[in-house]
Amino acid sequence: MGQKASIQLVLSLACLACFAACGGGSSTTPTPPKGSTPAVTLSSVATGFTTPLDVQSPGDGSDRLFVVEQGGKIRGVKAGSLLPTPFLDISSKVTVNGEMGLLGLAFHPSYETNRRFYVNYVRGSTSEPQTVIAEYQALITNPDQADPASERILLTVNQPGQTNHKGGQLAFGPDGFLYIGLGDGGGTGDPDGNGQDVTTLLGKVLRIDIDHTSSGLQYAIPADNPFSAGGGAPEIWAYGFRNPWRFSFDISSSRLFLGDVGQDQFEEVDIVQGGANYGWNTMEGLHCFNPSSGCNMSGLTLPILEYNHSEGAAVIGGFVYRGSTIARAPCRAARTVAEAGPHDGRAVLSVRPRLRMRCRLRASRPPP
Ligand SMILES: [Ca+2]
Repeated sequence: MGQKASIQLVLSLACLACFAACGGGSSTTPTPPKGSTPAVTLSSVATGFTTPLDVQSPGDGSDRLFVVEQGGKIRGVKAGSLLPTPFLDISSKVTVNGEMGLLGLAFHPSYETNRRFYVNYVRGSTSEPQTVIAEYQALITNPDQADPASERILLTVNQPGQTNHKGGQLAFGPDGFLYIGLGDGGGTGDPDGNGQDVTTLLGKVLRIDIDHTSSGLQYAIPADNPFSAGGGAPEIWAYGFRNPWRFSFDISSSRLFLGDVGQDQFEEVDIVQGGANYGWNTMEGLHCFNPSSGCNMSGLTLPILEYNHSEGAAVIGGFVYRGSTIARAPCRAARTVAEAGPHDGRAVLSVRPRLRMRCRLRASRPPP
């Protein structure tokens, strides 16, 4: 990121690294060859963006999409056209450098009635950056325009003086709480050990209640957060992440699927559960990282999927897909493989760069 370029937003932008849990059942049609390219096509929705990195729907029936630009603007798309005036422009507040900038957007589950939405951005100097989680509100007189003066800063997190691993995702869970992904702060190998340090918010997925407040806070701590009663920072939901850049909730199962970007070798997908430790920087994917062999894996939750850099670059998130249009053929292939050897009956579909589809079996671990 960082280069200014006008690029096309495509319908399947968010599916570039999508994945799905696939069920069982028997196949009645021929199995496609392993690694074959399925019939996935891309359709242009709108053009004219500068470094777009997130797209969200307000869920208010308005048939609008909102695209986040790293430089600090949120752009509205209505009926296939980019609206001329940004929905929100906080460019003057945002520090853009490397992986820093305006990074995430989430609309309140009751956005249609309360017009509130939430952003994740980085501000401050490059040597002393700070993550900001803030609430804004759209104008009641113009739904295509947010009120820049409505900012309510919920949470700030001081960051190390590196330009990478700032996380960025915001998403509301089915429980109505706001989930926030924060990276380890940057550098190589998590030099400050933030992933395993439960006293810092870096290298974590956080979970806060933005509809209520606890004493001294602009939000409340959900009572069932793992450290709500002590032992760690109460905002933490899960820990041991390197850079949880994007995640999403499976609507059907309510499970949180997360892509954690790897160091130099292995990318991973996790199903995130409260209080669990996802391993960084003790492990990278399914492999010891520090130390490089013989690491202590006790108490760590391993990914449901990993791939190495000979197969693809950074994992950039995705969504669980339960339809049949693109999943059927690859999952049939997976079932065919499953029938050939020991397995737990589950498969994960991933769409990699260049849209190569492959199914992998979770052969060694029981379903969560
Ligand atoms: Ca991990």
